[in-house]
Amino acid sequence: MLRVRRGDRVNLTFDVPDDLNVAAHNMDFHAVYGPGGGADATTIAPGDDPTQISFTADYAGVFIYHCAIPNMDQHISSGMFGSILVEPEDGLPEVDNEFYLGQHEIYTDGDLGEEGHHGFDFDAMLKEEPTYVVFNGQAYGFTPDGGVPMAANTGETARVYFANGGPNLLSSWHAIGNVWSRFYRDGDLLTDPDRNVETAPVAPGTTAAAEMEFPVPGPVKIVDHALTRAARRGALGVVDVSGDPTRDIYDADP
Ligand SMILES: [Cu+2]
Repeated sequence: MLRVRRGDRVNLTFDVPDDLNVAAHNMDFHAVYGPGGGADATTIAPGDDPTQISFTADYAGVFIYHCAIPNMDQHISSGMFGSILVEPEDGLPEVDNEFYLGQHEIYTDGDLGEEGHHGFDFDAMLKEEPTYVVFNGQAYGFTPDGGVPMAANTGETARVYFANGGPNLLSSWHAIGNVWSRFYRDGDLLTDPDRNVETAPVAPGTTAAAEMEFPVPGPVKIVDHALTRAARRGALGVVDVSGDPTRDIYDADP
């Protein structure tokens, strides 16, 4: 996730290592006024030198960026997307922890759970039937088993930035055992946030941001509440909350 403040001048160099540069790529920043959100001027083909754009971050919010060449759906499904946060001039409310998750679908010619390399499956993508739906490129990566834990302590707060790369599926974004106490729909940071939202739609090609409190220890599971994706295809991450039991809020053994 890129992080700038409204009014910042951003000078961006876009390069692809020679050994990976086997197709054209570019970047469409939804935070940029300009042709293709910068895609036209950043397009780079195999053998090309790095491209550059310079833009002023003129409107605040949380936005997505993604590769936008003609095979953009395949490229996004290969992970070519992310988020750019344009903070308002006065910044954002202070929180103790910040996390970023980017959801997307992976369409493969292998079966769910099958070991080894899978090739890309255009037919599966055409039918919008992914093998995996993941956060930050890995099924169940942000879990105790996945090796990239998220952690917080009781009494702390967190803001989660969430981008749905898609390319095709709407996410039903939910925190199990918690609530989005302040929910910034579609990454709109200027309107007062919605309060105590349980599950919220995040369309492909947009973001959300949300704040949580952690009054109680234990895991908070962040999922796509289209639950087959969470239970079987990888769209689940865990914030492990440490601290002493706060029995006035929740008592598992009264
Ligand atoms: Cu690309």
